[in-house]
Amino acid sequence: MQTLAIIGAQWGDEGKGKLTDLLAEKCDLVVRYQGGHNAGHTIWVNGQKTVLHVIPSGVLHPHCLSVIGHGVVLEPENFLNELSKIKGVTNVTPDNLKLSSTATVITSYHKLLDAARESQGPEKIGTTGKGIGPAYEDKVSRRGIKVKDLLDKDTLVRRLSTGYAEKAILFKHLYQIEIPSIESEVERLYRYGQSLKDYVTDTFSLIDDKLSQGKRVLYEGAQGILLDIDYGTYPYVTSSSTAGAGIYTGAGIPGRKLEEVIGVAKAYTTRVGEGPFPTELFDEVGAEIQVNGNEIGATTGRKRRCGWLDIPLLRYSVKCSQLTSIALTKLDILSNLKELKVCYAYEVNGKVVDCAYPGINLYNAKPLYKEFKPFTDDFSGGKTSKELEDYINFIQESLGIQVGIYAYGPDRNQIVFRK
Ligand code: 2SA
Ligand code: GDP
Ligand code: MG
Repeated sequence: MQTLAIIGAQWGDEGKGKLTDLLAEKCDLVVRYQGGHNAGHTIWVNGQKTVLHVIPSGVLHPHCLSVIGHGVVLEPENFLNELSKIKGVTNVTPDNLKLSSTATVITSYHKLLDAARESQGPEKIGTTGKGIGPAYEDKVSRRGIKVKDLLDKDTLVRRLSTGYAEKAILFKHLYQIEIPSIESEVERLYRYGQSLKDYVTDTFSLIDDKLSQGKRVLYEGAQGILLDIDYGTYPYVTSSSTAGAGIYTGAGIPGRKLEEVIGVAKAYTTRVGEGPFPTELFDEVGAEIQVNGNEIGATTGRKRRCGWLDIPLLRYSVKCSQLTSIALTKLDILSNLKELKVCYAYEVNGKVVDCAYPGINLYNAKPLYKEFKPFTDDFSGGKTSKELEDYINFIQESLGIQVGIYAYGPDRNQIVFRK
């Protein structure tokens, strides 16, 4: 197997970082292809916690080349801070970390615009406030700043001037905010450009070379399929292609295709930010899952909303990204609950629907639950109870693909390979 993807199968935070870190050991490259520092990917090794935002989660393996592809939006200040933090943990140099020269830059204006819009009340999405959406908007409207533009002041002036007047007027009249001048933003971005220039390269040709040398590439998704700009629960989505298709546009697999696509799913469901959530729990069981699962945003510190596992949503994710197997995480959090349920279908306008196709209004979907006998496993000694096996097998059979991996704790080693 030469190409593998790890993608969130729900609304993010499924444990992609943990799984990527583990599987990176046997890979040569780990590639991020979308999103930015809105992501928070947590890795625990020997009691030490590392949270990565834009740097790929293979970085703890010195042999692994970390690649930030052109589909990523990069906030240079945050990138440099993350870099200096991770350098205290592992050896990161321009030889083992590469940043695409054509990744799009998040500027001060993007952050301000994200914050201003989110303060406007009922229309809010519940973004991370990192400027992700506005940066992708500028990319699509062909006004984006590319990482390579940071390396030349004249280019920066030219690129930043495109659309500046429009932004300045919008901020002043709609939000009563004076935005930083082009001059000050050029100085700021150029300074960061000088600090990151040694990492900048053409990552597409790098991946092309490595694949032709037979190297193994792991593509690491951020957020989850249900937050995809096209496949997700629009408008409550992020602004990038989080589904498998984003790999082809955001980094590339020259000469190859994806051989294995692991969808990471929590044994329950969480969501952070606004938007529909059919199985959301508002009772003490939901609160227990939130507390025991430590369901707090790894980037913003927001509480995550919690609910039962939702099979119709997962069935949809399997179809959207051609998932080949599931990695089921956080089973330990469900152990010893007083009740255990899985939503196997919805009732929508009197009809039973088993896949959350986009034509379905999720606000109108009444979850139909199968109740399980709660399991009480402590996961020691590699043994599993019949109740736990029943739970996993039900998910596997419902989705028609194998639960090849399950996890029962945050540490790198708290994981079982079933195939
Ligand atoms: P944005 O900032 O424009 O991408 O927000 C749009 C929606 O996407 C959601 N989103 C996320 N959902 C889960 N996890 C994410 N990363 C952090 C984490 C989240 C945090 O790892 O915990 O710390 O709050 C992430 N990033 C974006 C977001 O909540 C909006 O619903
Ligand atoms: P990611 O964005 O998909 O990488 O996930 P996050 O790091 O945002 O959130 C997942 C959280 O669950 C992190 O705090 C992980 O350390 C933790 N985690 C991952 N797998 C497990 C597991 O099997 N059990 C428990 N208890 N925690 C886990
Ligand atoms: Mg996360």
